[in-house]
Amino acid sequence: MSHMMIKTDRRRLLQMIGAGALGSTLPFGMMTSANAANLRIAMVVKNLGNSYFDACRDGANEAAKELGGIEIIYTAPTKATPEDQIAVIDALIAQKVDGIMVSSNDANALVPVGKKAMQRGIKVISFDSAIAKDGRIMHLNASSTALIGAKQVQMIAKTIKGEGEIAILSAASTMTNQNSWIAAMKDELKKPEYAKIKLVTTVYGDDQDDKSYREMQSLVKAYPNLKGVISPTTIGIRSGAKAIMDGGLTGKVFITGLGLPSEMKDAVLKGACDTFAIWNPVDYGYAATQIMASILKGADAGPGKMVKMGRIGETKVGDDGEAAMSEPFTFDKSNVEQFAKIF
Ligand code: RAM
Repeated sequence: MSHMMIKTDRRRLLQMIGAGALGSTLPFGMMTSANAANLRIAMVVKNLGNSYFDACRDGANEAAKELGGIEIIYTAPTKATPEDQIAVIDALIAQKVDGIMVSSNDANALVPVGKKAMQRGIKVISFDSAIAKDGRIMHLNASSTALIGAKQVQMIAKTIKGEGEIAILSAASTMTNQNSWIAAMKDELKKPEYAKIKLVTTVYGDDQDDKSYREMQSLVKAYPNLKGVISPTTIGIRSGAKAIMDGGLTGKVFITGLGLPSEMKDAVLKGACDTFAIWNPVDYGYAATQIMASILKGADAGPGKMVKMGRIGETKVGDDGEAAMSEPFTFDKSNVEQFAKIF
């Protein structure tokens, strides 16, 4: 993916601020009524109460409005567990929805329910966190996994000036996306420029604020020399940053990872986080919905095919049945406030 793409995306984001993009992200239920819709597409996310996914929902509603005749059903379990997510999907199968887009809490555990839905004629794709190959038609990654992993290591290395102990504060241990990013981080850490950085441990906050906060507190107790934490989850990074600030550790321990500008603004301005990254989650929900809509209209999203993502452009499905949307953006003091207005 080229530098040009990042520039174009950034320009478009800036245009969105000017064009009042916030006004176009109406809450679910205000877009299309169930009766008027021809197609019902469910967006099943990891858990409720996660603003990252709420932004994905806003993008899904935007695509539904643009395309017309589509109702988005946004749903998730309260806790990010595979069992609860399977129950949610089973209920959607019983409701005979047309399509299901899932951010999975466990790649393999969701395969049987994905297969069951597809056997009944329901189209299933995953986005954000993949269902393993047999349980869906295709998976849309936010960006290249290697790039997302490497970027997070690069950010912490820059902040701690290439030296010291670091830890990872992840979501749940079963989550496909976090696990593949962690594997990519470990690969990046093998490079000689990180020889003085030591990854001491990986802990799991399960994408719950209170557990992530406590895991961060335990980390700094267990590793008094800890300098940096990478949290590849918007829940982990916001809770970890809060624990740093509440614990009087600002300037001693730094957190980076994947966060929302709206939730990380304070931590960046106060110095608990130097820099962090994320893609545009509104675009992500929009892109997944565009792909689902074209599959429902007969498009082939199999390996080797190009799939259309509306205003985002097109992407190619790889041999593994996975495609990527775009590149992540990086945020720091210079732009966090501006982007906090969008997501
Ligand atoms: C959390 C979720 C989600 C992930 C983002 C970065 O909101 O774990 O799956 O993609 O963080």
